[in-house]
Amino acid sequence: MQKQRIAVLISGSGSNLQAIIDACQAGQINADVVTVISNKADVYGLERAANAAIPSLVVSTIQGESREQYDQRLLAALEPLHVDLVVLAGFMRILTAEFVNQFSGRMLNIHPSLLPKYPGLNTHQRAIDAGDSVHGVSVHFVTPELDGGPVILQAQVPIFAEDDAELLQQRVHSQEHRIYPLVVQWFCQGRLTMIDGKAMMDGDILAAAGYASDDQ
Ligand code: NHR
Ligand code: GAR
Repeated sequence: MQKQRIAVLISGSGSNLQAIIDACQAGQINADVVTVISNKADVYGLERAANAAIPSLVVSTIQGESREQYDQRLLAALEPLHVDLVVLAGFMRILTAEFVNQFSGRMLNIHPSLLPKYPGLNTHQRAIDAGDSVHGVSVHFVTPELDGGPVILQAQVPIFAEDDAELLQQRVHSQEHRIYPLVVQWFCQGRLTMIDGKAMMDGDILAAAGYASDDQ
């Protein structure tokens, strides 16, 4: 398959962006990150893009504009780049259905919980507060429903009695950096598709907890 063109959307430190850039450079992902877009100026992820000589853009919010207007500007920035895949990597803005539908089956997100548990924000503290002994991370296709698209792959981590949200987040982060490049490579190899709202791998529908889960 032809080398794929990836856009990565960030809002922060970009450690998942870095993992994907590294995997592209190492030939583990058959793609180039052709643009990095941040909705926040001055975040470290933009420096990572610059260090890798990847063009980046900041699409800041304008006071008073609607979500539709923001997303139209984001779309206008992306359209001329003809990307095959949009990767949300710590992108902290909810996207409109209009935007998401432009990239249906071509947009991935990494969410720090074992979905369908804990969609939304503050997931590590919520897992601790619930007394869970297991937590983790999910990569899923993005659909209009927030954190509700079909799961592709999850990784689990233990929660220990002495954990706080920061410690737990670090444990989850190391798993994120392992599973996100893997899923991006599956997509870039043409193995991964979304059909009728379901994630498919090598032509088979994935189980609710994704690839290699014990419920399939
Ligand atoms: N958009 C759609 N339509 N569907 C999804 O599944 C999306 C999405 C946009 C972002 C990432 C998501 C996550 O992994 C994501 C998935 C932001 C918020 C949020 O509440 C929630 C979930 C996610 C990203 N954002 C606030 C907002 O009003 C702002 C919060 C802030 O700036 O700190 O946009 O968890
Ligand atoms: C990651 O832990 C990701 O799972 C989370 O933000 C972090 C970004 O880290 N995403 C969300 O919480 C989305 N709401 P990074 O910028 O170092 O990749």
